[in-house]
Amino acid sequence: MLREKIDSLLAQVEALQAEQAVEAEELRIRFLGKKGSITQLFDEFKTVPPEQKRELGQLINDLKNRATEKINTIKEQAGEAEQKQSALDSTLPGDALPLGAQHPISITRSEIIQIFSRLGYSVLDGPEVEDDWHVFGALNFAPEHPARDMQDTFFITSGDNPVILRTHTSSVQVRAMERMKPPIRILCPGRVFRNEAISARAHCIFHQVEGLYVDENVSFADLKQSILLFAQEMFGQGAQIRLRPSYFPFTEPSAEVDVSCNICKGKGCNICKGTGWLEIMGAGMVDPNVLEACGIDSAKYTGFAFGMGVERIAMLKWQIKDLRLYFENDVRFLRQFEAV
Ligand code: 2U9
Repeated sequence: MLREKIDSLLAQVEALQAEQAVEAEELRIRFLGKKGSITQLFDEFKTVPPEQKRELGQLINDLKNRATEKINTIKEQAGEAEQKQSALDSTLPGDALPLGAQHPISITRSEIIQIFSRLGYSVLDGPEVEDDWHVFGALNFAPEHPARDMQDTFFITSGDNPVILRTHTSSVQVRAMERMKPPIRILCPGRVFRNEAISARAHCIFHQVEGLYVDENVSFADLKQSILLFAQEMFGQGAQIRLRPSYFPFTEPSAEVDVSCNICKGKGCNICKGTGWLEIMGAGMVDPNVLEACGIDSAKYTGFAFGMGVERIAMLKWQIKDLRLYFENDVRFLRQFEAV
């Protein structure tokens, strides 16, 4: 009986565990305290027949020594762990995490949006996967226009009513005009897709910001003044603009807009190839056919629109020479914009 109790207590002692010093002290009381289960064995030992006393006495003493040793070790270990923990000063400032940087395309897009928001434009988003009507049809592209070709546009499905990737964000303005009434003053930033070979000067994915203003009596003079204000905010108060006649299916008249070179201040350098001017965007008065296709009365309303490539504006701002840098995510390139 006593022998079994000793064996069972020895097994319990060997299995003891504690993580804190207070828990170890509780174990000591439970096994070795005045009323502890090992201490009580000594009372029971008094009733053991004399011929067994020597053997059982030895076993009880061994058990007591093993329990004392085990509990002391547990206490020491728990104490050390607690000391280590209290050496942590939770009031110290944490380790500084390395800061990321905004991508130059994001910085430039935000700056463009900020400038036009001050002129009352609101930002509008739309689908990147589109149909022919919103990308080409409503924008006065002729049925056989080359932009509709697979060489220029990414097709997701073919057939009579193909699903395509938008080649410009003008599709967002078409959708807006279909559901809104003038006055409309919107800015449409977003990714666009063109089936082009990738090089330093072209990419199959790039970012545009397009703007549209439709109301009664909107004139070409309004367009010129809005773009001048944008150019001065973006490239400095001394910036000048010039408009060269151009052609787009969706605007008439149309123009290509240049800004005076901010490197040589118009004198001519290798950035502006000696001309003193840098092309920044296209613009024009919205073609009446486009207004009508979107359900807007072209006899009552006129509008102007403009479009620019964000990559190009960022290239001019920071003299970035290769478009591919924007997509490579090389931290040596991205880190240069940390403080912007
Ligand atoms: C509607 C009507 C007209 C948006 C415009 C341009 C001129 C233009 C290019 C600049 C460089 C595209 O990124 S780029 O390759 N854009 O030249 N975009 S006018 O005209 C619109 C838009 C929507 C309903």
